[in-house]
Amino acid sequence: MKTVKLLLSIVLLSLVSNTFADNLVVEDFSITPGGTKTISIELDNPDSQYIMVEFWMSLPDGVSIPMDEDGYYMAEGNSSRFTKTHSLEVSKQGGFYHFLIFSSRNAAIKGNSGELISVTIEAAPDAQVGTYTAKIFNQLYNDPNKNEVTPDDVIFNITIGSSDYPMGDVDHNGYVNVTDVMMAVNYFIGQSVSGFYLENADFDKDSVITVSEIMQIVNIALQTNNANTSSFVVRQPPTI
Ligand SMILES: [Ca+2]
Ligand SMILES: [Ca+2]
Repeated sequence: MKTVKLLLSIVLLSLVSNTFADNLVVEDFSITPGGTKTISIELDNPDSQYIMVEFWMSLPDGVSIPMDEDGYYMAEGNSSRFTKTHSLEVSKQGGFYHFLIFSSRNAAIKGNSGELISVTIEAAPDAQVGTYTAKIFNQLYNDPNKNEVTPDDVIFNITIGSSDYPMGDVDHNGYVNVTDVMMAVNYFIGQSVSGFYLENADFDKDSVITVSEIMQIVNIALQTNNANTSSFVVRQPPTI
């Protein structure tokens, strides 16, 4: 019981000492060159309700928000936060994306946490592999009394390339060896291969595996076995 009480008071204390500040939340994510990813922009607003949220976003070189066929940037409001009177406008100015969420009837965004909008992110096929920072800045929110709130900038990381598994590691066990080659060959000849990650074999991102891509995996596996010359290994296999 004593421990429970102690834990409870620690939790309560940490709640009291936390200064809540309404802001957007974006998780770090990774994206492969030539790939797309849909990300969540969450609004955590325990302090207040907002009728308007405006912000700017900067993305690293080679990363962008694609347009749909009608010429709209691919971003969507979450219906569990938006009322029918809310709309989302996304535009691009001076290399930055401008987001504006507002209500035609001054209605508040619903709820106090969770996804506000989802945004499709695209990496160019020639995007440079690495981890880069992206930023949400110049934020401005309006509460129902038209009071203005200017939350801090939000920084998040975008990793271009497969940060967890090297190219050729089609079974996602952390290294490239003959098993990966065999799996890629089996996939190539049309067998169903369980636990096969196409993206780690599909070097040119056309969703098809070719003989030349299998040869690239063979080359990586050979280099991996010669640890001194390898630059592809993330983790070495355990030596027994
Ligand atoms: Ca592997
Ligand atoms: Ca391919």
